[in-house]
Amino acid sequence: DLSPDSGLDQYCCYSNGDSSPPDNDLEHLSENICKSHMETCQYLREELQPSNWQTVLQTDLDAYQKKSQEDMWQLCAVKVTEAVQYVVEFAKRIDGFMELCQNDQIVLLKAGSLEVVFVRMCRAYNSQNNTVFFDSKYAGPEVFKALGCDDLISSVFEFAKSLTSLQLSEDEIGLFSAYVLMSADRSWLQEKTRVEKLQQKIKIALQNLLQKNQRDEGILNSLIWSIITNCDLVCKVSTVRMLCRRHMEKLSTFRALYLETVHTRFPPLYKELFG
Ligand code: HC3
Repeated sequence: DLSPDSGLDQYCCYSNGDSSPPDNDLEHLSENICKSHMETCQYLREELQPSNWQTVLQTDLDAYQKKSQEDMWQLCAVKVTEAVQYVVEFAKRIDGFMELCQNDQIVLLKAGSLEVVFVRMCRAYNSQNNTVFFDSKYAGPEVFKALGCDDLISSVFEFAKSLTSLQLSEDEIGLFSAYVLMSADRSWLQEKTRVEKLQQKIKIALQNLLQKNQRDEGILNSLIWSIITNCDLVCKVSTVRMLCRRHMEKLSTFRALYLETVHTRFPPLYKELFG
């Protein structure tokens, strides 16, 4: 829960005009996470400006839709794996992650890397025409028709749309991604308390930033705004988990039908994470 309720209030921002960092440790972690996010985000915001890119043309759309289900799954598995590789690099650069035992690093990445891909998708999403940057063009949900999972695709696009509407800054997206990744409630963690402490610090850093970046004029409005935003982000955590559960269901149905394709044509990292 991201609401301002934690016992770690020594980390919180106070509106008393004191601009000195409340805690160096927390400042460092926050800087480290934001820097790591920028270094590993796959595409810079400037590169993602929709004006720089075409949307998928009718001929491309036909070509995607005519692909066999297996070919389209393979293409998407490759793209998802590329995006996941950047998330793995992001995790490795977060202070404290590499100090966790290997079991816990794997548990966190297996459970959280796709969740972070879905969070990062809001950066590559154009809400003007409901398209996402995919395969060097902006693509709408219809591009993914051959996958045969329209319901999952429309939920993923819906999620991107609602996260985009929060207009989070790059630093906020970075801290939120780290918060999602360092979830202390994953099954099979061996050093749960260590992960919990790290996640708590990230949560406070995110809260501080949300408060600092108040969007509205007036103290009361901005206070309300930050509370709403925190609640919205809590909601996003459960939505992104639901998307990943549904993704796993789709994958197991597909694998039951095309075991050989998954075995021979899907990237090893994809199989390791979701297999
Ligand atoms: C559409 C997509 C999820 C989002 C992926 C994004 C846009 C995420 C942000 C990255 O910076 C860039 C990026 C690359 C690939 C995009 C994915 C391609 C397919 C995936 C769908 C949800 C389909 C899931 C694929 C499956 C079922 C094979 O695992």
